[in-house]
Amino acid sequence: HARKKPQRHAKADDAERSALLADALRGLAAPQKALPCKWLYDEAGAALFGEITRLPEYYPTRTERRILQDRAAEIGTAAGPGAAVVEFGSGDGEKAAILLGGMPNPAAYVPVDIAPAWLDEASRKVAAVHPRVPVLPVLADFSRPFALPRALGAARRVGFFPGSTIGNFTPSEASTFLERARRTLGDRALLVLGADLIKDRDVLIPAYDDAAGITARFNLNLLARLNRVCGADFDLAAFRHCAKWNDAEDRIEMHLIARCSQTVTLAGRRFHLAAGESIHTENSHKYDPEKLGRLFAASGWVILASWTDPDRLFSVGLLHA
Ligand code: AVI
Repeated sequence: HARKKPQRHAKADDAERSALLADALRGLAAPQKALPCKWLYDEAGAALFGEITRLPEYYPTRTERRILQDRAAEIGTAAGPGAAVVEFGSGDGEKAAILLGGMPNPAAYVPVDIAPAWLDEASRKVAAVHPRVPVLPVLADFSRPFALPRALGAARRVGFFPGSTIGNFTPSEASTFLERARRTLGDRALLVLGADLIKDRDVLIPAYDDAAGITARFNLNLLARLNRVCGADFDLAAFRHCAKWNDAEDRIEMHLIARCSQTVTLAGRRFHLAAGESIHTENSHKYDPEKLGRLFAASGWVILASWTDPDRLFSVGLLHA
């Protein structure tokens, strides 16, 4: 037994290394260099993201939390007794605990996440607040097809997709995800979804380029991960963090900009960056209610209710299949 564990970790590490390497080799060879944003979340990245959610400039987390606190009872009434909450990307379990607090006698909490550490944290947090709710974690990439635990039986499923994580998908990926989520959750399903709204750049930009420099560290950590996991030789000091608003696509983009002309080596391949050239590391799409409505309709969801905060920063939708 004691021997098997390190081996399992070694396998997971190998799988992580080869997937990251393949994405990086492809992304760095593209005319606009890019790295998929899912790689931002190793242990250090997840901890930095946790810090981001507590920054004064980063309004989404606290705004959504407040909306959920205000609406949890309404959502619980719509769900009825004995429903199961399925969270896509478990986060730290805090928002799920709020949602479950409004639900009459929930059947289960099912966090779905690719990272075992996050599943554990969400499970522990929810179990501490709601000790009578069974927790049935699913280790899976929620952006791909996965099966729900059979133990859920015929319980009504309430999908939960908070944080505006939907915004990190392109609109077409978002639509594919929502359609698949509808099939996974099944008949009578509900979906509680948080989406960040289009707003003034003076609010948006600082949320992704904070004064304390935490988002910059979060972004640069992606290069540190490539160095650590894939043996790349990125000089972190030779890059700077940049957050910019793309008006045509309604999104914040994060980039890492080369401070000087340089060559980076990864798995024996050399990649040249001109001074000022960027590596695109994340999209965070912002929505307006009309665009959200079209996205939901295209993926087969019907809006039961949608709520926002007094400053119209963030929106939480309650949808049914
Ligand atoms: C996880 N996701 C919804 C965050 C966002 O706002 O797009 C990730 C993030 N990137 C920079 N700051 C936060």
